[in-house]
Amino acid sequence: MRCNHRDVKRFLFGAVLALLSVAGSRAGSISGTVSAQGPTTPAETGGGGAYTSRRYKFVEKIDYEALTDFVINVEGLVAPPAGPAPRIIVQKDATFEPHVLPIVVGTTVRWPNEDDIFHNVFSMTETQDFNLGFYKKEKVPEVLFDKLGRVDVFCAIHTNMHCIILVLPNPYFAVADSRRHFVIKDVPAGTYRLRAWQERLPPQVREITVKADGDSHVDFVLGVAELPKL
Ligand SMILES: [Cu+2]
Repeated sequence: MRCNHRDVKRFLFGAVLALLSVAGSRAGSISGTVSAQGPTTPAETGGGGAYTSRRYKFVEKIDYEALTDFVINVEGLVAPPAGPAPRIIVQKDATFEPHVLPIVVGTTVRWPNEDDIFHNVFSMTETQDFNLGFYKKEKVPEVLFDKLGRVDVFCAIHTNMHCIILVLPNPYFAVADSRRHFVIKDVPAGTYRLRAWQERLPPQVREITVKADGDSHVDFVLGVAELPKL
């Protein structure tokens, strides 16, 4: 096959593009685990037998083993994608699902009601207050989250309906799975602050270096050790 001058130019142009895309893919992954450690000493947990008394026997303790919705995210590194895909929080059986939703700033969240009863979704969080009114299935309201931070959302009718949206500066985040394992893929190589969060525990931040085309491993233990000392 004969190649003319234009074919050669086209080939070279393609080769340069391929090289550039390889150079641009210098990204690695971050993986690891999160666990939760509650009070362990008798002084912290025992209460001197008071838990058997009538006054305190109904007090429920946090089951640290059962905590869920751990979110791990890379702080800073502002690279929000243009037009991120919309996300959904469903109202079903008078519960918001999921309970915790991390999103990149600029994401729209849809709020379908799959119940046969009314809900009234609202938030009084300062950065993002809204009230979607009473509705069932006749509409699916949307809310654009364009400011960073945590947004607490409630239902004006049902006591236990609460969910949390974490509006994050970049798409490099993950929710730990049921084994409390997480993976954040395609993070540009560099050194970052990595944050682990759970709504009942103090967050923890670690510095981490992401290697190009490699995996960096981090294990977090969240718990009362991180609480301010008296
Ligand atoms: Cu409700």
